Amino acid sequence: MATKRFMTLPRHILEGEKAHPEATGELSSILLQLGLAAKLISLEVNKAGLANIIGFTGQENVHGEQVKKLDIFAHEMLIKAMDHGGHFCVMASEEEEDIIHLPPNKKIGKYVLLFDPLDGSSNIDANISIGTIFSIYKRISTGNGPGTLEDCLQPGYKQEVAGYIVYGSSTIFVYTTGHGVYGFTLDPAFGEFLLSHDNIKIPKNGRIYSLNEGNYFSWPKGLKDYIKYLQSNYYDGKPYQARYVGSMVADIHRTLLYGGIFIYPGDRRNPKGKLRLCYECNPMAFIVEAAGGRATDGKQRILEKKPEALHERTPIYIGSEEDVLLVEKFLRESREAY
Ligand code: P6P
Repeated sequence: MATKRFMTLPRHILEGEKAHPEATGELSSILLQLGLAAKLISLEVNKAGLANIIGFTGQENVHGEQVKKLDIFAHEMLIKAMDHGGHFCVMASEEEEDIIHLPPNKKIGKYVLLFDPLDGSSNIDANISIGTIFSIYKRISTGNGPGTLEDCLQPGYKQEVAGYIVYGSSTIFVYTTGHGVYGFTLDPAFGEFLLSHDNIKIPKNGRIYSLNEGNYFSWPKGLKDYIKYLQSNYYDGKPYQARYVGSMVADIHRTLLYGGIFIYPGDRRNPKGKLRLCYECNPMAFIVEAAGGRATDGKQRILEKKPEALHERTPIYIGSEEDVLLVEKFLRESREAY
């Protein structure tokens, strides 16, 4: 392994490939392309405040939310970066209602790419961290033709690769193939991602809880009891601290590094919560589990849920193993739905 000081993302990917003789190099090529797309999106995100890119396009995405130009830029950038390598048979994006087929003249591959091009984008104008989330599967449909919706609706445990890029004070690329979680920080001086978080392990428990307390009165009773318990002198006389950015990638990245729990629950008004199973919760659960954490919907492991629709939502309780186990206990014992 190269000296850690100059372990770049491409070198780490290629050395990882060498460590697996059966590797075909396809996933390496995909990850390298994603790294390139990440740099280009980071450039746009970081100059958004200056360019006339800020502001609404006046278009709406499939969820009826106003789409800011950066969302579209990131969505199109990822498709352009990924649609010509011959690796994919189908893609799906938070920004498109239906699955995305490759252009007719492009070679079709055996992988499936799901992504949220710019999560947390409502925070763009306030210069709050936002992120890209990606998830890669092998196709399950037979033949060599275009992939299908079923290829995109696989349970999360079947992911080959999952990762995110957080555009904050630094741009950090985090990925896992299920064996170790690695973080790379973009050095703008020479435009390369350098290994900065080697083999991330999430603490077994943390001191931070993260959820939108504005929804308190809609929460299930068990969740209300749990949060009150954390706010009491739970740990050696010190309550947990509340931290909530309102940008999933930023909140999960902090939870991964510092420990604790991130929650977007189902509640009386939205029983399935807000976050999307296929391209937000599944990749994040794959990453957090690979780092030794836990991710459930309050009852069931996120990675074992069978998606029924591309944009379906799920409640999520994700983070340090002991913290997630404890909230599950409170939810189970309360029995009351909401
Ligand atoms: P709320 C951002 O809009 C997002 O999709 C996630 O990034 C974030 O975790 C969540 O919604 C925040 O939702 O309801 O707390 O504003």
